[in-house]
Amino acid sequence: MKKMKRQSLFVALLAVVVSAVPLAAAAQKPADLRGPLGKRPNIVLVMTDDQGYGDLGCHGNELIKTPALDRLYKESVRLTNFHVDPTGAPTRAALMTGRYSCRTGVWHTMMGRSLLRRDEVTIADLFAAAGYRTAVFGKWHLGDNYPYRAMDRGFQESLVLGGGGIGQTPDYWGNTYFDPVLRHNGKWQKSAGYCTDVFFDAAIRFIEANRENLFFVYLPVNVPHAPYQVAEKYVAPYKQMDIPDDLAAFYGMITNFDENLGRLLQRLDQLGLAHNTIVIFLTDNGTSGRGFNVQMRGGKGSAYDGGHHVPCFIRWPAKLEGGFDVPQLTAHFDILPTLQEMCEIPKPETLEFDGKGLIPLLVKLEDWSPRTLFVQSHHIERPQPWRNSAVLSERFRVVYREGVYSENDEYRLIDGRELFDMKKDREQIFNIGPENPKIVDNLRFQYEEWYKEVSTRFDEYCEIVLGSPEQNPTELTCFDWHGTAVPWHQVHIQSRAEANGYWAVEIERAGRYRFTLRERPAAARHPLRATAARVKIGDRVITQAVKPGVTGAVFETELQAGKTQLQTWLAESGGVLRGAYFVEVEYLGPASEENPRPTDGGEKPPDDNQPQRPSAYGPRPKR
Ligand SMILES: [Ca+2]
Repeated sequence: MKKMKRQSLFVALLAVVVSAVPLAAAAQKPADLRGPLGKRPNIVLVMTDDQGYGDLGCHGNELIKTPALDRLYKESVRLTNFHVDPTGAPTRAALMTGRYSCRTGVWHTMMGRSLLRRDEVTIADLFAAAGYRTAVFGKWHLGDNYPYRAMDRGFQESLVLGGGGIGQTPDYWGNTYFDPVLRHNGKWQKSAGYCTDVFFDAAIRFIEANRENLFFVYLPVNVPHAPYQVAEKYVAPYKQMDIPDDLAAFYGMITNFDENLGRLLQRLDQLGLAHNTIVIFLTDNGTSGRGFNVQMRGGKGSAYDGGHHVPCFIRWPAKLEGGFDVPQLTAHFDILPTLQEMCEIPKPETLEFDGKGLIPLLVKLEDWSPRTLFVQSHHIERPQPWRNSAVLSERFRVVYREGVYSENDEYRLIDGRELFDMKKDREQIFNIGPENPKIVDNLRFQYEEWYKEVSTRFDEYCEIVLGSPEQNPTELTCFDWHGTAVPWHQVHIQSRAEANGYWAVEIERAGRYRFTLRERPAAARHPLRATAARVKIGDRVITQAVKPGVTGAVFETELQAGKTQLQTWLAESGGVLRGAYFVEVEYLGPASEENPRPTDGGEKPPDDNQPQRPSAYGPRPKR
């Protein structure tokens, strides 16, 4: 219901503006990229995870083998000064919305700050509304529960892993890169094969099935992100070059990806679709490998260029000449406005992009005004100005490694304010700030204006919705806890991290709810060691004893609709307290006289509260 409402509202918005938008800027050349097309192009948007600018053969890496990327490089327009966020979820948010990531609620990779705010319109919303078939295969990392799942955000087909990678807390328990269990349109489904092969197979099948339609395929693979797992045949050639094991495996994962990319490009050729399909390749942040980095300083997570300056290739044989570089500053959030113009996708008037359409650069027009861009790596509950930030002009970078508040709440810059001239100092070694205070002040002023504008909603939560017909029950995981220490990986769960946090939630329907607190997902049948359990939702606190051997502590209560916070505790003898890492919340039905509100945890235990014999639980789940 809710989704239908949301979509029809969106379509209504489109109807208002559809006649006003498409050709507003078409007066200038080249009209044929924006003008009415015989058939709109298809889109294949491919993004790797943690591959840096130097982890490609065509960028001068003499060790790595990437023949398909090298081919795509030759055939594409290359954005050689292209920037993303220094970590993945923020980059994904910007790519999906054409807007600064922190503006959309995403400034971390977890802690409820990797959830893309509900009122953001995604690239898939726009393309689906314009008649495209939309699909995502790989790592979504913008929310695992309604209303944040890819399937809630315009993707008609989705095959995705959980959280930010295989083996992370929201991913299927015990998953590895081989034969992973993945969420297919919201339901866990066993796959066969290496994860990257599985995602490309699914993408190719989708393209084959929709060859007569328009399609938008988003293929954000989860490699070469750690852990470095790939078949030995991809790693061995690098080991033979005396490359350290970790880097050899990292390169091996990229070579496997490259083989898959080659397969996809070949299939587009065979289907006769390559000519009018826009293929875009980019990566989601700087390298996490320790290999060749094209003389850039820093890697993943850094405010130096090595953290956010990544490759981006755009190929469209029907309209773009290809084979040349665009050296102007460009960014992830330019991709949506560019595709929107290329494909004549209507856009609601109220939707404002931070990015700009890149068509003038892609066809070598002079019509381009230099911009200042802002990169920030917040990674905390609420962003702080200047913290791990960079201000980018065409020539200069101002980098702040840390921003520090003074006690009277006026921030001041203590360390790490540096200015680099990228024309002379690509490696960002020589801080020329002290000799150039005017340049620093100018860029600093622009940053402050930008921060004021993007920070207006930093105090808001992105609540996970409970009790919606779109998803019931909801499986909350501690990945989305607000707090300071989040067990974001299954190894933290296995080591039973002593941590707690709260979920920002919205009760969609008033009524009776059941909460089941667990240490591991239900399928793992893992017995609780706690002797007592507590749930706090809003101002209601319920405590009860836990029977020995049960896999979940079960509570039932009545709730009013609205936004609130949920926190849980599992207490063990000896005083150890943890939050329940996994909590299943189920809407049971409307409140009634026959179901009086319980005053404590004394209700009859449901089936799940019956003692279970602990099962040996190996790393690979059997289904
Ligand atoms: Ca990444």
